[in-house]
Amino acid sequence: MSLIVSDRFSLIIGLGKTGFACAQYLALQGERFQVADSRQHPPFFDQLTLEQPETPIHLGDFPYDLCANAHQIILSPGVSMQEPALVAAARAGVPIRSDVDIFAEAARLANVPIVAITGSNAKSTVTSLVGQMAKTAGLNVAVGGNLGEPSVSLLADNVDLYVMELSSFQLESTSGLGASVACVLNVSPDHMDRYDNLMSYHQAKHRVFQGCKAVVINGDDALTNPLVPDTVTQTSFSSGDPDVGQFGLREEAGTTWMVQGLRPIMAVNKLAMFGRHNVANALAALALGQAVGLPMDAMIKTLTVFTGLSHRCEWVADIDGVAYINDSKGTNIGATVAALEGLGPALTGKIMLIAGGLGKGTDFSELVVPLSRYGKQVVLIGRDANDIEMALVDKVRCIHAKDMQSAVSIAHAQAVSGDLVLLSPACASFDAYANFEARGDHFSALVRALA
Ligand code: UMA
Ligand code: ADP
Repeated sequence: MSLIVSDRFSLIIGLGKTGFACAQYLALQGERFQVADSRQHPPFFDQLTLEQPETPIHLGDFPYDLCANAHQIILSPGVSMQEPALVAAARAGVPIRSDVDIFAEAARLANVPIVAITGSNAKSTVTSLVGQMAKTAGLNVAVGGNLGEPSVSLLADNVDLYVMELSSFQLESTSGLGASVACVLNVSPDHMDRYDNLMSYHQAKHRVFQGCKAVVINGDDALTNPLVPDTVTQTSFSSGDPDVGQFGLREEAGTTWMVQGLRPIMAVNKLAMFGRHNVANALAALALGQAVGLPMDAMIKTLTVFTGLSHRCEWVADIDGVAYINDSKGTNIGATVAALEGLGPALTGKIMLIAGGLGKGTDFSELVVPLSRYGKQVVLIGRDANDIEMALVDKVRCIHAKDMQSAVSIAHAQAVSGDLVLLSPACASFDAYANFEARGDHFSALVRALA
């Protein structure tokens, strides 16, 4: 009897949450693999060496030979496929896959449907909402992806439905998703430090549609329209009066209703979330839920209680008639525009916007129109404050603050009853905080201290 020993191994690139989850998953499958991370101290180094002392881990520059000799590379989202060693490996014919690809293959084998959600903004909100709707409907639903729990960690027996938030980074190296329903919620510039232009970011997002059975389209954003065959069911959501079978809004006797075609679903004022952008999110969730057969009554019930996620247009306090809202997750221009346009129309006063941080190469001039309409002043913080000021100069009043504490003091001193102080930075937080949550918590604590 001869024993065939294979030297085939998978190479996991990155030892963050994703890489560690993949190492656990491959170990369970009994597969051979190695791990590489360009950092000297990757976050899960200690856990992996403790759990799997035999797994080879390579730190520092990705070795060309190792990449080229792997039978497949499983790439963490934080690493670009343009890394030279990966480009060389791809040229040599090594498949580069994501954790999402591996997850989707397993979900397909188990015959469990996937709801796949991407977009520049609102992914976490809509993913959580659809997950909650499925739970209310009594399904055993697993929710994750970019939202926090890596997709391979969600794989389990007895799951009825996967609801996945997917980032452009994860989708870049995902080829066989095959979702039951897929959606790009909206497209606006983000991560322009990783992509050459909006087109390549857009192309990465649209990989979510590969092999899908149904799509949900944002009728107000042409960039969300996929190129899919006619056999794929298409449903749209929009802020207008919709066609038959599509989701939209209709005015009736002074009340705005969410409707599907002619059928009223619920009055917008019954939604537990606030802001016009969240009405779009509710419609998107209804369309996605319907595509995988969730009952309408469970979806409506969820919409009346789901108040949204922390740090996304989250109410903090009312002080002397001034509302304070934490939208620290507004880390790109589309989110901040949505917050201004979503909250502005209902105000008797104006918005004092606190913005700034790491700009990720964004052109901030899109802020001019909503700020001219709803803004009073912009209080600028963070490393790329000057880039924002340059885009707004002569059009919107700006003032620089040395940090969040002074930004909150300035906003507090200048806001009058009816105004809104909004932290929606249009920037990432990493210049001054560990993450957007820490930035939002700091803002909220400073505001509460004023009360
Ligand atoms: N890194 C290196 N060298 C490496 C590997 C990573 O320098 O060899 C750096 C990356 O450039 C990045 C950081 O390490 O700055 C983390 O990268 P990672 O791929 O190890 O990240 P994970 O810990 O696996 O977390 C990832 C997602 N992170 C990113 O896409 C950067 C998490 O999304 C996601 O929740 C997690 O997988 C589980 O799916 C975070 C995120 O910021 C929240 N996402 C971006 C966004 O929402 O805008 C896309
Ligand atoms: P993501 O996971 O895509 O970052 P989140 O639900 O965490 O999405 O929200 C991110 C930001 O986008 C928040 O600032 C939120 O207020 C804003 N936002 C929410 N809904 C929308 C929408 N429909 N269009 C644009 N921005 C939105």
